[in-house]
Amino acid sequence: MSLEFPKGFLWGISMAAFQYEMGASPDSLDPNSDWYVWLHDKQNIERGVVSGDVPENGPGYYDLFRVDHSWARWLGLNAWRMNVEWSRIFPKSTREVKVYVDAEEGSIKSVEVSEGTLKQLDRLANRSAIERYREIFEDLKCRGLKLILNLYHWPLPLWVHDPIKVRDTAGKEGPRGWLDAETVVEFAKFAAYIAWKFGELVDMWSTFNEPNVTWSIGYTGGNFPPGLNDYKLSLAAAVNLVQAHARAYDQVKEHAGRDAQVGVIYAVTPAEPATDEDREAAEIANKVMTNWYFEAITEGKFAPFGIGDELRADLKGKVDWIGINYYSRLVVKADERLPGYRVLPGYGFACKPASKSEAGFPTSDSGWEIYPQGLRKAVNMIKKYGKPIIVTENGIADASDRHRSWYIVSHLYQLLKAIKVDGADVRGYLHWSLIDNLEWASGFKMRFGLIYVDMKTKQRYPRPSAYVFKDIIHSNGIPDYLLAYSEYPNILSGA
Ligand code: PGI
Repeated sequence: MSLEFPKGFLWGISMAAFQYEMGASPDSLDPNSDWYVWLHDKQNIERGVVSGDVPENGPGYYDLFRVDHSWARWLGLNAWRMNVEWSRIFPKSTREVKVYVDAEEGSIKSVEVSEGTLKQLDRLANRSAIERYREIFEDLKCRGLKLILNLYHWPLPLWVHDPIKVRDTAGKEGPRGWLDAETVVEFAKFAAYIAWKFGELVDMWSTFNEPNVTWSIGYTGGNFPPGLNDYKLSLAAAVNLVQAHARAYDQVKEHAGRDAQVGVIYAVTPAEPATDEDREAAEIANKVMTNWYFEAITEGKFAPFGIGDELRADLKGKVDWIGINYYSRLVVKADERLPGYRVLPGYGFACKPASKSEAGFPTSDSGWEIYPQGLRKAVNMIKKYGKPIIVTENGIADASDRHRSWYIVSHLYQLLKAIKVDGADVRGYLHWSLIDNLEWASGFKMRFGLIYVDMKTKQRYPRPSAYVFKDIIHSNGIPDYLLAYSEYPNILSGA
């Protein structure tokens, strides 16, 4: 197998507005999102739901974007993935701007946004945020970086979601974010507006980053807003998130042009059976976590979490490319209780930090098992939908940088196998992430950067692994001297 990637392969990084933007000026402050409030909430801090780290001490990309774009060029990247923050563009409600909606019992089947509506939205939009994003996009284009623009990377404007009220009323009082179908309509307006405003600067579009993480961690006992644990609410959020994707897809096609490439980015975590007897459980887990979503937006088969057999024409054919975020696996065992499987601790995402998994693989600072074979599996799970694939996130919390070089090479080796042996149509690899940034509820301790950031001075210093990634990009493949890193050492086997 040749260790070269296809010609024109995209090499890039992924970033998120909330994790990168604030920190270098009062100008960059955006206190108008649910995540901002969530991380500042006293009760959350006291109970250890969040770390106490806040975004205004972050790396400051909103002001320092030119510095980071030149680091991207230093690496030799040709692609950059980011998102526009909804709460920055519309800090105040857009509900007063009326649109025509075709809805039936919570199903939002179509939304019409006219030229007149866009002009009304334009009057409500935050001018200085629009100008800043334009400067950022133009700077990326000048440097020859393809812009992959994502519309949602987790924060919601406060007028859409009050996470404290929703938490304290167990989801009864709002504004309730993804629990309300109305959010689908507001998101469609936002998508239309961004497509209209920035259409000519964007190379590829994504509607959502990991809708599956939003509906799972926020509503099944995790530490993301609104911090609830309620299966029914999780399902309600999933239903709204999948229809919000379809409606945003329509809007980008309508207002950025029919040839716009509109995809969705998903956390694809392959479930593997603990033993041969658990094979069916693993299949159920993959269906509940991943496959039902893609069946909905490709075939229109609407079975949220694998339940139901409705057909929804308004969801069919709503994806042009698929982004895979891959970090680790899940190992599952059959379980009599619904949904028919349980996650085995000691593997995948459920390991001890900076230690080793039950299988003998090293784990990251966040306790995620390093499992490169899982990337090949993730790609093969998605291949059947017949769309071009981009690995839109892959990376590791590794402050000392002792694993990152191995991590990158071994994952890229598995990706090459997916392309060359399994015949997958993979168009690019975007690393998470260029620089250290705010790791959501876990704060600044989890360092995912190829480049270290001193959060006090905002200085950037490349880690050794950045040089490794740079060499890979320059040779568009794995150079000979890195071949020894293609297989990850198994600690148990003593290698
Ligand atoms: O944790 C690293 C990155 C985040 O910083 C990105 O914003 C996010 O898109 N990451 C890892 C995942 N997703 C992202 C994988 C799924 C996951 C999310 C949250 C696993 C555990 C917690």
